[in-house]
Amino acid sequence: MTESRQDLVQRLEAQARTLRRNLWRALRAGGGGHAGGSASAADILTALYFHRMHIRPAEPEWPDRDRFVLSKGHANAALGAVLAQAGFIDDALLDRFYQFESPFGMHPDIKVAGVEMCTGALGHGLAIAIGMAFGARIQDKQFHTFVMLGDAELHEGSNWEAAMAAAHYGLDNLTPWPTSGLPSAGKCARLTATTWTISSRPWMRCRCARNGQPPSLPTQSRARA
Ligand SMILES: Cc1ncc(C[n+]2csc(CCOP(=O)(O)OP(=O)(O)O)c2C)c(N)n1
Repeated sequence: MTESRQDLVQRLEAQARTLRRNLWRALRAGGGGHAGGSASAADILTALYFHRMHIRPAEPEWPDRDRFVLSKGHANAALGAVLAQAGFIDDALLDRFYQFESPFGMHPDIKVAGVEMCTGALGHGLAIAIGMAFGARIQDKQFHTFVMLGDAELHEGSNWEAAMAAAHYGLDNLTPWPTSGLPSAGKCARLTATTWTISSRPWMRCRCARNGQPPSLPTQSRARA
């Protein structure tokens, strides 16, 4: 039986509540961490892992799985929580967040099942995800790559170089999700590979045409106007 839209939304809302409880549990176990950045990731992670992505938690290396890269790696408490909830890792690992010899630390580590890439130094995830999307194209595979970025992270110039490359090569098998700066708001913008429109905030609005023309980045003074 197909799930109605109303049932889908109710299920995802309940799963997002569980995710939030679990990420707080991890942060408490670790004695701290990036609470805001983790909380703002919760809704998107829920939608991806419990609705959108094709994954097999019992087979984390399944070659055709969709890929997820947490470019804003400081939100790892949220990633660990969703991986536990989806069944990639033992739920007990949440209680070892940021503890001595635990693979579940402040930033994602590929030692943890389901983690695609070690991240945390901001500004690298989009380029890495582009490599994965290229990998799919070269291997003639259908998997999709998602990458989550922080809005402040978008100040790293490497993101814009990566965005231009993605637009130039027309990578339509890649979806970046910048989260808003408001913790728990769950707001996000959508960048699409065809237009690469970024609109998480009015001052970040810019377009990069598919022909690879550089985007005209707004200046800080315009930002405050
Ligand atoms: C290259 C680099 N510089 C600085 C940091 C330190 N740092 C960690 S989180 C953060 C703020 C990130 O803000 P944002 O991208 O908006 O993410 P949010 O926490 O709001 O989700 C910074 C500067 C880092 N991890 N990497």
